[in-house]
Amino acid sequence: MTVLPAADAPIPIFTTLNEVYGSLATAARHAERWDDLVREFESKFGHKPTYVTRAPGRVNLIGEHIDYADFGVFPAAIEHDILIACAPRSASTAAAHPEGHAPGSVVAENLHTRYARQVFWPTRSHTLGDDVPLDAVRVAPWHLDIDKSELRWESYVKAGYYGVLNHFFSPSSISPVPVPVDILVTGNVPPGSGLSSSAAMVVSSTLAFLAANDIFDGEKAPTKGELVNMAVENERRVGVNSGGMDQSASVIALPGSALYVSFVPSLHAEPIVLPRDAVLVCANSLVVSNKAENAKHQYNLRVVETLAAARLLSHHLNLQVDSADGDNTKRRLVTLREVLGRKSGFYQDEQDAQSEDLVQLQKGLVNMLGNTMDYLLPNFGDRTDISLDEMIQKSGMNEAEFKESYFSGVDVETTNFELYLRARHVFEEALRVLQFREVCLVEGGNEESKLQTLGKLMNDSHDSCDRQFECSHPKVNELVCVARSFKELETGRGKGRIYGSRMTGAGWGGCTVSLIHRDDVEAFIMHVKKKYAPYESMSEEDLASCVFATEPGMGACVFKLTE
Ligand code: NG1
Repeated sequence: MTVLPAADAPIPIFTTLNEVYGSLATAARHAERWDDLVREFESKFGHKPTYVTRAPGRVNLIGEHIDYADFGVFPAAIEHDILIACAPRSASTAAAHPEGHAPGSVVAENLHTRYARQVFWPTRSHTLGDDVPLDAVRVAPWHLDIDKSELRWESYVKAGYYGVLNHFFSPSSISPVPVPVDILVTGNVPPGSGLSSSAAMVVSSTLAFLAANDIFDGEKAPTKGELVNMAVENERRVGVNSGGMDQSASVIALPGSALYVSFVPSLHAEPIVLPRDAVLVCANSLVVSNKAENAKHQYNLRVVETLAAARLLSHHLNLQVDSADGDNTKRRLVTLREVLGRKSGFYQDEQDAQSEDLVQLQKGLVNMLGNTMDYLLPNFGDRTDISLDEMIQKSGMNEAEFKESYFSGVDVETTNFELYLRARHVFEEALRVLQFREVCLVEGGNEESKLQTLGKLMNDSHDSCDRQFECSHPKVNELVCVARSFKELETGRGKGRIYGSRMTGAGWGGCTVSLIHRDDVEAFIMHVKKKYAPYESMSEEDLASCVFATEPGMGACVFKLTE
């Protein structure tokens, strides 16, 4: 039997919940939600769904804000997920809908009453050129209106749909058009909590439109890796220039393993089992981080800062990262990973890049953290931040070129840039990820000392996110302190065994993840519930969804409903 690399495997199509969740016990916890979803679909649309698509959220163990610099990360899928029931709308049921039967029209409902019903359809403009015969009408790519100025639930559904339209329904007037689809969405990944509800929405939506249009029947069906790439591209349509970590975890994860996900030379995911006694506990700070709305001075600004840092370093090191375009120079958005590879001599060019050699990479990172990086500091004074003018001057590009390359596709709001601190975080964090992976892969050995090393790496990661990448939040730091104080608590088996605690995901609010000894999980959860002040007046039921243990779970799938 050939074992496919995880990213090359097909997207699974299941017919039992046991397969969907990877275990009977987990499936049993979710059966009622699935029943509700299918029943409600029928009552809202008057016909049964043909498929339910599922995409889980993820927790990132380590490797924060380095995926978009092309360094490897270490996430795991969680049990919480987004489910979408869907079915093509037949002409007879369409007649009952005032929305009609436009090609590819969508009636989208959400089980959560907060989110109102939405109806939309893709359009494409036809243009008749003078030079084309009438039967070769030119057709523009499909278009869906996505409002980036405010957070709207259906934007994520549209983002998923966009990719399906533009990859599978070519803009030609004679090719097939998408079918009208009814969908019903439900989910339990808390939004804005760093557990990737947005990626889960986009992945699940992409799958729903693929399934409703029968794209899984036949050779066109994308592999897991292709679905990840589509979902990353799709999510950018909502206005966030994300890396590929969340989508990889949501799509490729396998039960019982975290994933080491790397992006160079191409997407690769290595399932890695954590030490036997390791349990991850997520806790929600209750500070909602709205990534899309705050992207200008948070997420997207960090993407620009890390890319600009890479540009300045490549200029300083005299690396040939651009290509000639006639008499002009074609500028590229070089990443910190590429700068490192070129500096260390193991990066030739994009096509020719060898598979990742982790030993070389590790050496390169250590080397990079020397004084080369001082170039990112301003020339005078004690500050670490640099002005726009000085940044441009140190980039080797002229102002127009720099602004065109680094600011035209993305909206950011600041006058000064922390290139030095951001790049330091990226290189140090990339090194911690490699060390984390190595410890997990050691066979045998002392379990306790492995857990301690992993926990320390997680603690260091949090501190760097807070101080150098400035993406934590005072309440998240408070929650991390509460978690870490468990080690002072007498549990009856000795002091509480917490090995590490850190923010997870983009930050600026959201969840923490803590590494706890399996036998101490219950005591730890009680401790956090009691000590984190914002939990004070919450009901047990609400608390249970704020602090929970999670085992690495199964990735996305399509569930085929049979009569
Ligand atoms: P979340 O936590 O889902 O907002 C975001 C990015 C990731 C990664 C992390 C930070 C998206 C969809 N995800 O995650 O790619 O960059 O921040 O490590 O934008």
